[in-house]
Amino acid sequence: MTLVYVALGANLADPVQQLNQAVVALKKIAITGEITVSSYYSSTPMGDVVQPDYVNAVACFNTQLDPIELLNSLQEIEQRQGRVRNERWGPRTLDLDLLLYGLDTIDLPRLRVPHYGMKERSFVLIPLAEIAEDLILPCHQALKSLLTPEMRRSLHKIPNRN
Ligand code: ROI
Repeated sequence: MTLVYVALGANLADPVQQLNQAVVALKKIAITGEITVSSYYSSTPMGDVVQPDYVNAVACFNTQLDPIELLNSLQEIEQRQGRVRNERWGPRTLDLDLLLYGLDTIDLPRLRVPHYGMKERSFVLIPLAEIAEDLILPCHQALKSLLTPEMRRSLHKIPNRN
């Protein structure tokens, strides 16, 4: 059994509803259906593509799936919710990124864990810190040491039900 952290992001087709639906799906792959989910945050898009604001969150749960099985399950959920893999850094109905798989470091063609961009992304770090304040990353860095005041200012919490 491994404790994993997954980032959720959406900016199309009722993003709050996309995240609500993804949380229901994640519960089905979590041991005993228990999962911890951060608040939902509105965040401006990172990257040069002009697109709607994102809704972001982070979920944490224990799983018996190995990393590739988990990746397959996450991609299946994305596809069920209408994700089309087209424009790089373009808008999406649902993005589920495996951030952390216990303390493992994974470097496979399909999967890099910890997630390559997580240390710079406020929309990952702020919700992650909300549910795992004292987290130490596999590289031994404290999550808290990565958070800056600008990051905190760049996101705001939104209601998670509509
Ligand atoms: N920007 C924000 N704010 N949130 C995301 O989830 C997100 N996801 C992406 C890119 C396009 C990089 N930008 C994002 O994939």
